[in-house]
Amino acid sequence: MSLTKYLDVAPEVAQALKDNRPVVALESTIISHGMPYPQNVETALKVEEIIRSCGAVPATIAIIGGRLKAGCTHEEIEHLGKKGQEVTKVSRRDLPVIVAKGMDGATTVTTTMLIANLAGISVFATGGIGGVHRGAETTMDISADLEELAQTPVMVICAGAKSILDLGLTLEYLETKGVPVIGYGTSELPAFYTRKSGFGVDYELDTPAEVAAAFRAQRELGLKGGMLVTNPIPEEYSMDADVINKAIDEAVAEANALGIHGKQTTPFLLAKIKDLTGGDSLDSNIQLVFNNARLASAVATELCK
Ligand code: PSU
Ligand code: MN
Repeated sequence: MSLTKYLDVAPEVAQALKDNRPVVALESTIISHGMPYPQNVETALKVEEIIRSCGAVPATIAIIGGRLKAGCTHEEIEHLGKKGQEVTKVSRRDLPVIVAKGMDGATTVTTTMLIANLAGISVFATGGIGGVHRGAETTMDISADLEELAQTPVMVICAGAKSILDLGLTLEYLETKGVPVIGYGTSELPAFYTRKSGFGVDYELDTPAEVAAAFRAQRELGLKGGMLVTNPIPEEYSMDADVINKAIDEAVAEANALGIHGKQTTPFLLAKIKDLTGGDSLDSNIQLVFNNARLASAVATELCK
């Protein structure tokens, strides 16, 4: 396949990759569907700034006019943030039609990994990933993010997963698919808003160099698939477990009562939780993304050595 036919790598990103300098990919569904305007745009721009201050080059990934963008301009980020949920949330199955129609799309963890890999970017920072939803034994609602982790060689650095998901089943699924789950400085899977979930991770690694070494070994062994690095939210920004779990339970109950399903489920729950916690969850969400961007920059730097 001719990559340039569909892919635009921003000049700065292309130059950094050519020079073997660190690049960190960022997703755009977190901008359009994960946070409200204008905090979404402010966060997206700030996270790019943080990556630069750590000596790496940010590449916000999205689809603009049917083009796969590895690196968005500030105007493109503003556009995605302002349009919000009007922009199509694009998972793997949506990609062909969105590209063929020349539409805009916000990339999920799935499509951000896919495009990062096409562009030659190995490290991707975000907030949380999709996973096995509660009740998946009847709904079969399992995020395509898990399948992408199983097949695309990109490291995803996140703050664990929210308990809108069934965290135990999510870990089981990742094990089946052969995806290493790393705890950064922790032996426990972080639960996004809180540092602990009660579930153990496969391995605790404590430095960016150790994480980079594991990823390098995965490549050199010829193993397909990515790696999930879970980085706990900094203590000072973590939420009270009872408060957040109550909000999550309420949000899940409301989603069920309203019959919300399919790709609407995750955005619905995220917005509801934000409303129920009076915006506290948004502050935590923003801070954990910054924290993940810092770690991703450090790991990407190690991978360039
Ligand atoms: N979880 C979050 N914040 C997010 C998402 C998930 O805490 O913004 C977004 C990501 O883009 C993720 C997507 O890839 O939702 C998963 O959607 P679904 O569950 O429909 O696969
Ligand atoms: Mn789903």
